[in-house]
Amino acid sequence: MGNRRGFLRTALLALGGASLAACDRISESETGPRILDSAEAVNRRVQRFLSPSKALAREYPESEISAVFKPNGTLMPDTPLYQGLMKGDFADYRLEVDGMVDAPARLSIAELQALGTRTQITRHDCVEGWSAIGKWTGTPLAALLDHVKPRPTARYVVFHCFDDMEENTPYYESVDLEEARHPQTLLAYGMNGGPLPVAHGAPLRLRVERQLGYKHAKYIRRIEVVATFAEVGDGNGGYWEDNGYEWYAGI
Ligand SMILES: Nc1nc2c(c(=O)[nH]1)N[C@H]1C(S)=C(S)[C@@H](COP(=O)(O)O)O[C@H]1N2
Ligand SMILES: [Mo]
Repeated sequence: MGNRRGFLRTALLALGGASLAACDRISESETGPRILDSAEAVNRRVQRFLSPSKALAREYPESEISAVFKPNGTLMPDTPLYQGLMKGDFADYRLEVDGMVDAPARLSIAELQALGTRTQITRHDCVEGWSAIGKWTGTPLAALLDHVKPRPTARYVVFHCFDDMEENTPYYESVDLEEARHPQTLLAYGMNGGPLPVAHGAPLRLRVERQLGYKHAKYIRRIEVVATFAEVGDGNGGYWEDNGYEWYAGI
């Protein structure tokens, strides 16, 4: 099983070829490589077969934390809303949680922390080809879901972010409820023992450890529970997915 990551990456790269362009803001590709749709379906089946839903991503000792963890994509949202919250050190930040839930919520970071916390040291893999090991502290998304009570027909959790990638096109991402309830899926507010830096997604970012970097939404403004993401963004489940990346980005 040790070569699973390597095998899947090789398979994915072979199937997706050069279309797996960098996910850095400055190197956005104009073409939407729809070819990935078929690759994704195969990858997802292979992944779920090799890695059952409860499998944990590898965790590392403190000694392996990277001295430098490259921040990527947006490094500081420039919208007035975010800038205002940042100037107040995020004291006025409230996470909005709504959609197909019985108990919608607006939570401060302290209220989120009261639902539970977990710390884990994991490796982040960006589709651009770099990796870094970091320590993340956050509230398990499962604890938040227990708090807001998704309805039986709910299937996905969508993360709406503060940063605009293009005019009026905020970054967003989504995972299914199974991935959302995985024990290592965190809403992280801490990194490497300190508060989460702005460049890494302050005040709140997702850690979804069995998937590639672009799934890890930073600058989370709102969480929406849905049955389908057909009506969110362009309907593919995420900003990069709307630009051709696969929705299931298993490592
Ligand atoms: N809101 C938002 N989330 C984002 C991005 C972004 O541009 N905006 N970039 C993604 C990509 S491609 C990666 S690799 C990681 C980078 O996380 P880091 O800045 O902590 O390294 O964030 C992901 N989440
Ligand atoms: Mo990335």
